[in-house]
Amino acid sequence: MTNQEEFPVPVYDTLEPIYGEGSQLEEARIRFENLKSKFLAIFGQPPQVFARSPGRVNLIGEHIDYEGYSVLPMAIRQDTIVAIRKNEDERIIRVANVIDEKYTTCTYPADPDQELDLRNHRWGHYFICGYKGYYDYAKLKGVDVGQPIGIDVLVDGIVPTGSGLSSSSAFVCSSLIAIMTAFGAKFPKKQIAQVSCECERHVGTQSGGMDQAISIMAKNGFAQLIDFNPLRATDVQLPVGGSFVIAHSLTDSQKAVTAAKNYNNRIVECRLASIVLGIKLGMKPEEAISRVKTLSDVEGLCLSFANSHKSSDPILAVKELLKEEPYTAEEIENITEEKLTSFFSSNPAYLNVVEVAEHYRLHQRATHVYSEAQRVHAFQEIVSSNLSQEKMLMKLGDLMNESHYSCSVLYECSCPELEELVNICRGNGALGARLTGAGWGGCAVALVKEGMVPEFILNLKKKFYQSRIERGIITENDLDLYIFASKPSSGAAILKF
Ligand code: NG1
Repeated sequence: MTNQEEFPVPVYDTLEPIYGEGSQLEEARIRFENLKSKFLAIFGQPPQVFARSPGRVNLIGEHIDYEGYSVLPMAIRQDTIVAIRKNEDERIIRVANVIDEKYTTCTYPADPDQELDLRNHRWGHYFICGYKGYYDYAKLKGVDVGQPIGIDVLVDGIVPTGSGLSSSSAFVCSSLIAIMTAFGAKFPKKQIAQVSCECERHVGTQSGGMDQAISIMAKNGFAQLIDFNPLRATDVQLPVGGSFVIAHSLTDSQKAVTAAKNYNNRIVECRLASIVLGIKLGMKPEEAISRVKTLSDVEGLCLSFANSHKSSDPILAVKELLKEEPYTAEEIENITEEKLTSFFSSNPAYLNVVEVAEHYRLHQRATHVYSEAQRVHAFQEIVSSNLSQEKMLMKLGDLMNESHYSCSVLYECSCPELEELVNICRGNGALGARLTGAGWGGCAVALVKEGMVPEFILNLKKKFYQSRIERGIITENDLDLYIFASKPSSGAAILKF
């Protein structure tokens, strides 16, 4: 048990504590040197400070963080580094990128109350999320931060984008930490994780909190069990004989762009499922609408129902009380006695969902959430048990397979390319394989016996990637960006040289 969430983000003056030794350290040295010289060339001054935050792979616990349930991710070595300095001469925020042909410089006014133009999604928006987050938090705490001033920023991110590895949160977290450090503010990790989760919502997705929490609280060598309400991270030692291989489906997961039909739609479906369950289990409609926010809020009622039927599984209530066929808006409104547009009226993102949704699959979404929450705890119990390595790895693999089935069939957040990839992984010796992150594209994660990793990767290259190389979707040289084994890496850090 640790209480690392109460500590501040660590400050280093060397790279070794973050990047270790060898090729990773070498690569980091080059990136920091490049950032320093480019910053000077673009802005005419050196950066004041650097902040870095990693991407993550979620091992188990998909689409349940926003329902209040624990998840089990680990940080990957790929990260985003933000170099920053205050610019008191101009009230402008300039966000430049080391890959300037692809990510052209974005300019914003130094105004923390600005609304982001979501119809014109720009990569720099993620920095402004962090900027707004800093001011929102200062306001909440009653800290006088004076008049907003200009900021110069240079970004170097190597977390693959649209891949379910949380490049967006790595960027938002490193931005927020860089801004806080440049302005002399120091908050515990727990608060930074909470603020970065809330402020990433300015970009339009309702964000659950897992990505920011692991990016900030990760520890080298450990996965983390992340609990919410209150936020807490507990070290999870993974079995030594296994390795997690991450493989990209080569289909982008465009979460922000497809939010109304996919990510935010599922959040709305879960909310509706929990309200309907609450009402069916005895709450008054207006009480359920005002008090029930997530499926975890009605788990107690579902458990009492299950107990009265000699069961201890909340899913029994879902089976008995929510129909399997999809609900229309009218059917739900008959139960809630209020229009969906009325009880979601204060949340434009939810209204967008209601506008385009044809129906709502409450039974399937609730079954996924409750069963996935159980699988997270089963995973943690297995890794801390005294089972043999062999048995432990097999059981973890089974849980990963079950999780994928649930994501794919009940939550419908997979896609044909991910299905193909997961099947190829399983057919080539993976003990388990599943989509990771939001889904609808992005990466799969496979559990493979340590000694088999090179052969496994080679087979995947032949069976999944070769035909895509021939079709020109990727080049052979880029393959290492799309398939790699990963060990649990370290969390966010501030660098002052
Ligand atoms: P990614 O994979 O980064 O799109 C998203 C959410 C998580 C979580 C997962 C699904 C954000 C920033 N991240 O992750 O909170 O809900 O989907 O488990 O919205």
